[in-house]
Amino acid sequence: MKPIAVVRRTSARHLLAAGLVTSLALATGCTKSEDDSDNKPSASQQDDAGQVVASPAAGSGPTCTIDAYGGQKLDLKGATVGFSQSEKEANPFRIAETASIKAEAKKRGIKLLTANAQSQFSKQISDVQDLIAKGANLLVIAPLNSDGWEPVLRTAAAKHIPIVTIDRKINATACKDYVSFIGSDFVEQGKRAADQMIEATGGNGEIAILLGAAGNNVTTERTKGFEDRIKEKAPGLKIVFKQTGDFAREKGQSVTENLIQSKPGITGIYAENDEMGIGAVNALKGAGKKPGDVKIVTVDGTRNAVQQIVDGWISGVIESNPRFGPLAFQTLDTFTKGDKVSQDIVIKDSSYSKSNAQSDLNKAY
Ligand code: GZL
Repeated sequence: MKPIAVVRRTSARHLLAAGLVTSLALATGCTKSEDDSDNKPSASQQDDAGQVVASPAAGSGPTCTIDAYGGQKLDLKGATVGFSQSEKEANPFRIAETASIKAEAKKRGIKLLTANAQSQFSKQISDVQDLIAKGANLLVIAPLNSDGWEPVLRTAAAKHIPIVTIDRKINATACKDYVSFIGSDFVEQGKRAADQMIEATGGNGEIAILLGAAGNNVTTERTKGFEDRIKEKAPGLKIVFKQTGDFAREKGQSVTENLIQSKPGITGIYAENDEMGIGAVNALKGAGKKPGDVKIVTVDGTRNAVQQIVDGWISGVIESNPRFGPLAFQTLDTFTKGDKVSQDIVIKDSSYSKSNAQSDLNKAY
């Protein structure tokens, strides 16, 4: 089997911060070799380097080495890395994620090929096959879905191409089908969102969930974390509505328009990403509601959403840190040198509420 590196945290408590990252607001959507010489972070984003990431070697739990996995050592410096992005870069999460990968490739002087699947899974599979055909020696993939990767895994294995997946988990076996997995702790995000919802509502009332897109672990885990926490800590809060907004602003708005028609007295809305949360705010504005009439909690940490905390429309935002560049390349570097990496390391997430939204706005992406 060939090295496929995917890294996921088992617990924030065991992670050591390593390095600082910056993100760059860029858009790309084609397969090409990147020359990032013109991609200089703006001054404010350089100042935003307060985010810290875990180090692959510092994670807890089971580890993996190239010997155990059965790949070949290679010099990352002289390699070509292919990056496959899943969703179109209208969502700031995706823009910041791609920017972080590009910035780290540039910093390490590594040639980068990129592709964007425009939120179509079949295109992502062909994108990755295309990156391999264009000569990528290693792949970084932000998977749209958790299942359906077998064709890519087979092609990469046949050519001994290590894969790192970032932000969503693929259903495969650590240190067999892949080496390590990188992502946030999405169950933890759901729990933290529930805590903010309980605080905002006083733990009583009827709440709705705008679910993320189906078919990936992010939606299932953010929902599980939230529902379990509400059940544990606030029996007075009843979840009376759940519907997917597909992680999209427009759908988040249309679903919320229907919600407030059917449940005009809704107390709070948990949106599983900022884009849907902003759509919900737009729906409430359209219905003549005032800031704070409905308590909204979202996940991602985009600048637009954190600004809505300042403006009073959103009560809290849990960050889902997209700045995977340093951790993805460090994982590949450590692994391809023959050193061990943890099978599970997760990127550190911060959060925003009324108390820090204004002061930390520049840390949002
Ligand atoms: C989380 C990522 C999610 C973001 C959404 O790691 O997969 O997908 O939270 C995005 O904004 O659509």
